Amino acid sequence: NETIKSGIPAEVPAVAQPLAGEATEIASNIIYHAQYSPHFSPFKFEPEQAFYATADSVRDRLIKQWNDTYLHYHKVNPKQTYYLSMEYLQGRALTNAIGNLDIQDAYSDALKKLGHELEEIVEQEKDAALGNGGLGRLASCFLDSMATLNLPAWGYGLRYRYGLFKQRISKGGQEEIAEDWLEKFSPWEIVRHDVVFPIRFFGHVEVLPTGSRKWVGGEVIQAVAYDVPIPGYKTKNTNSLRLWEAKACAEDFNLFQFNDGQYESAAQLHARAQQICAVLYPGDATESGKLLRLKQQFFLCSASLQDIMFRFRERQVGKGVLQWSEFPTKVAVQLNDTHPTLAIPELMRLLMDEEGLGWDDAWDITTRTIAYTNHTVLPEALEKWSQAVMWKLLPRLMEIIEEIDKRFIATVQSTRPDLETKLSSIRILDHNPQKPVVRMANLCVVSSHMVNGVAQLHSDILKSDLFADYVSIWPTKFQNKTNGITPRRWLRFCSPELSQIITKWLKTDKWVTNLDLLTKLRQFVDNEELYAEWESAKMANKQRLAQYIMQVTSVSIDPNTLFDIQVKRIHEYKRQLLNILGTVYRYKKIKEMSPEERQKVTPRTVMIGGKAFATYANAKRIVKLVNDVGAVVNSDPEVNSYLKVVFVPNYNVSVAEMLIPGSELSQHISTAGMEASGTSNMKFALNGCLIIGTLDGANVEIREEIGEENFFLFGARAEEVPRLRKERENGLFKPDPRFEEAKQFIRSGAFGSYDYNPLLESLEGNSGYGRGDYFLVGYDFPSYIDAQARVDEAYKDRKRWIKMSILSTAGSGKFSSDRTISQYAKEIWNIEECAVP
Ligand code: B1N
Repeated sequence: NETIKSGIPAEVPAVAQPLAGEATEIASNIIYHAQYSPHFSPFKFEPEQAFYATADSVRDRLIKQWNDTYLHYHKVNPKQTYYLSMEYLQGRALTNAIGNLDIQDAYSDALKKLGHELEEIVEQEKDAALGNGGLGRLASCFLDSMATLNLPAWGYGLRYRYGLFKQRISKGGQEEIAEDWLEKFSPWEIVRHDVVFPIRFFGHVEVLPTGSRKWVGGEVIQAVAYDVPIPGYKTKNTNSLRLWEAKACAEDFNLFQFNDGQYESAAQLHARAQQICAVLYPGDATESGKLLRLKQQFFLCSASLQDIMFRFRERQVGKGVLQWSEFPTKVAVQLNDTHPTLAIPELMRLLMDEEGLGWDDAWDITTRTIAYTNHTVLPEALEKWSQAVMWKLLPRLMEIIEEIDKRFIATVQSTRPDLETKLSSIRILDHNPQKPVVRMANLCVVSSHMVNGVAQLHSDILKSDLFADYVSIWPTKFQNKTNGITPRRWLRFCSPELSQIITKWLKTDKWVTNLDLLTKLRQFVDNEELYAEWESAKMANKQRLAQYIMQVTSVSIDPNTLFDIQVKRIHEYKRQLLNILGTVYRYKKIKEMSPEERQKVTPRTVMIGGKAFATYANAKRIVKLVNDVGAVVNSDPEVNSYLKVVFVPNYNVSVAEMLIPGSELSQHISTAGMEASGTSNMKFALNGCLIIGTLDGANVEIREEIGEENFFLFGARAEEVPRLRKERENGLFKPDPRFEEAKQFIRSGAFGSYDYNPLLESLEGNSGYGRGDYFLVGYDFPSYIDAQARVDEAYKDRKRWIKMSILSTAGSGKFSSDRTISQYAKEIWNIEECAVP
């Protein structure tokens, strides 16, 4: 084994012969891949090579199941769901794959035989970070549940070369670094040279002699499929995440120009093709950035629909019954927010211009096929595309959108004269002369058979506010589907210690696929033995987390302190500022205490992590402030045994898998009504972490499930927010002196000379852009401080805290994405399980 790891063996490393047992067989297979997969020198078997060889060996199994699954679906021909999303935050795949395939022990033993530890090998993998945050991670949890539930359901997305940037913290705050997750290669994708579709951009519309219309000219780029197998947990079903990559044709390479020395222009279309999938979310501050994002969206929609229609045709023709009217009985398309809205006019175009259907038939098929999920009510996140840009890039789609708008208006006018005054706001096209735009959410609502929000409160707000007028037209179109998370990645695999205890006490591991079974933990809630085991599992996870924090920040944190965590994208509405202002206040109070008084303080470690969008100035200032507060607090010998403040750099899926199991308190403190759902709140609760939070998003339902006595609630309610903002505008708001004190302390220079004024000023004044405390940090501050004091008290009573922790886990069953996906399957998609025998 030593020779494999470090030496240069001339022959296949020795694995005990003859083959005995699964682990030995796996070890040989890994060695086979190390020697015959042409990515590295066959003479090296360090952790990196061992990772790729292990992944290749797991992939062999996945491919087998994935082929069997495709053939089975093809034979049965059930109705199938296609989830269209511009984002997937898959994270690492190795632990998940061997866990779902239920071969963890065998792989662990096999690697031991080869001189490696599985835990070390899985750390070699780069995260697949093809998403920004909750919306992308939700899509990935959904894929896991669809496969686990044996549902014929696929994901479609884009194969970005540079996913989410890597965050580095320097003197100036956050720096963004491009991260090439495909630098070496991804062992999890299968390129499909046989699955290629043409995608057109620009050009114009021609009227054929038959009167039908056709989009011609412009540039045509090829979409090539890369399939990522998605295994279900302990099931044969292995679905696909199909990611499209853009490529130009060989003929588009201009040999004449190249031989003439014009190298760049010879390869112009190749370069343009490469741009399409180069980066996740190209900055949209410039016109070219906006155009590129629109190209990406259309690229995803057109490629996916051509593929879906190809498969439908193939399966129907096989049965000798090609009837496009049957399409909605075989296909459900779910739009993950408005980003893939162009699937609507593209499906209309393909049905009419390519398949020869008339408008009414095409419209009927389209609306019965498409459903739309809304993920936000923030006005700045509601997509609006310039009509001029759309006419230029997608002329035929724009004709179709115009026609949808025209027909919608006509219907409303003839059936609902009472909505005449609302027409300009509910129609799809906004002809405002400053900048005519297409409102994508309106197009989605008008063209989908179902529209859903992602938590009860959010869905209620959609109905009463954003989409209220549509509800009066289509009262049954609007639904709620409260988000969920996969219990495999977010408990079973990320906290084996806690999982083992749960399995022991429930006397079954069935909770992994039936998370409601966790309620049975409630019967042991006063059992001292369970307490002790629970506490020691949490402690082991805290120690692992402390080591990690030391490794990435060089800050030493004490696992005996309360681990208080807020990790999510940095955004003013999520109110990391409230957290850090509260922490600054805590620091100042401890500093003012006598040594005797300090003895009574509950020692805490506050960890904050998250990425700020590269051009979001205030979000970046928040990152800087947290880092600066940490530097001062952690080096203050009077305080640092009672309080530490850590900014956790480069928050991503695999960092979350480390943080969440080690957390005891987590903060979900957005202004009520602003966070559509949140999903990390569910992950923390599932891991026995208590929540301090507002009545926002899914917090409301989590609190209902785990019991109000186990949730640290504070802050204004959603329905109060508009009135509180009004009052503030009218100068009626009196800030709490503690809030003023915290801000003043920062202004005094206690945390350095960086100019925090723009940040602090956003919390002041009564109104105005970037002022007036739109997110009500000042209003909620006193009740937040009070809630934190209740946390400190509760933590002093260890038994009470552990009991609350167990009850958090016990009440988290509802938040399995298996429940969410079953509801989508029944109530929106009308699909059924199709288990591979
Ligand atoms: O979607 C998550 C929710 O849990 C979160 O509350 C919600 O904020 C998040 C534009 C978005 N909403 N909107 C986005 C993402 C990318 C983009 O370019 C908007 N993300 C959410 C899952 O439902």
